[in-house]
Amino acid sequence: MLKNNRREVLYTKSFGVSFVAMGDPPKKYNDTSITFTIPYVNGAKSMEIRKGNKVLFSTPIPIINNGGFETGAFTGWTAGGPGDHKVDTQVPYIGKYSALIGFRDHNNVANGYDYIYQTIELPLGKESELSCYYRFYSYDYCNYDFFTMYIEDENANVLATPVNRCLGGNGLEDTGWTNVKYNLTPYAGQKIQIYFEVSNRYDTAYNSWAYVDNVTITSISQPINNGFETGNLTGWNVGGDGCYPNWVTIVNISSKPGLVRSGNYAAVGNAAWTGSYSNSLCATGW
Ligand SMILES: [Ca+2]
Ligand SMILES: [Ca+2]
Repeated sequence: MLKNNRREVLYTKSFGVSFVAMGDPPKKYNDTSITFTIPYVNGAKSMEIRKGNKVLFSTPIPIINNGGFETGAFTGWTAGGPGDHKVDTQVPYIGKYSALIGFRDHNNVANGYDYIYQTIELPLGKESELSCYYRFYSYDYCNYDFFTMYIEDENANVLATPVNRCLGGNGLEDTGWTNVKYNLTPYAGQKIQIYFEVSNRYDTAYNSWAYVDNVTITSISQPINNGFETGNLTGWNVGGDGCYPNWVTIVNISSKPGLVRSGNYAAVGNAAWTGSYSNSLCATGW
């Protein structure tokens, strides 16, 4: 069964397993291999295999669907525009397939925008990072044709533009496979679109096209207040062999710039004591 993030069942498939056994008590006689093609179900977050009510196997479903295009089709993606936008085998980054967008095979269309995108939902309370690879080919000069990557909300409003690239017009130029990493944590809990586009602007001269492959999103749970940016110890337990009860303190960058590596605050052990005490093992001062 496939479940959404509220653990509600979205899809169930039941099947019987042929089982041959010998003896008493029965010993398993053969192994049974079962292959299923599971449909793409929008909103499915986890998959379980059960025998009756017992969960035999459970796995999360990746946030992005078919990010390597290895289904050989745009499963999970939406593609459009006047250009090629097809899953192609000529220049994969990994596997057999990559996505082709732009005007490699199609004739140029003036002000033609060829694209693919996928709508995803980012998990709440986790940090998420997008990684993808693109390879942009262009005969055209800069500010004519672009490879562009947008992060959009689910209504297609642009939230960010991680990539907007044009090339030099020195014949056919090729960026080579180029990795993009982008922090999606600000959009945790939201639906967004990962959008790739090749634009051929102004006229029908000089073709451009791009391949996209290996689009992945990694989500990790971080400790609450891991950078101490609340300015206090929210989320943390404090203990140990300190010399006095409040031996961990928070410093801010304006008073102690050398002790804050990023952001405005850091936690410092045994550092705020400015008085005197008799235990020589305790630190005194900075
Ligand atoms: Ca691939
Ligand atoms: Ca052009």
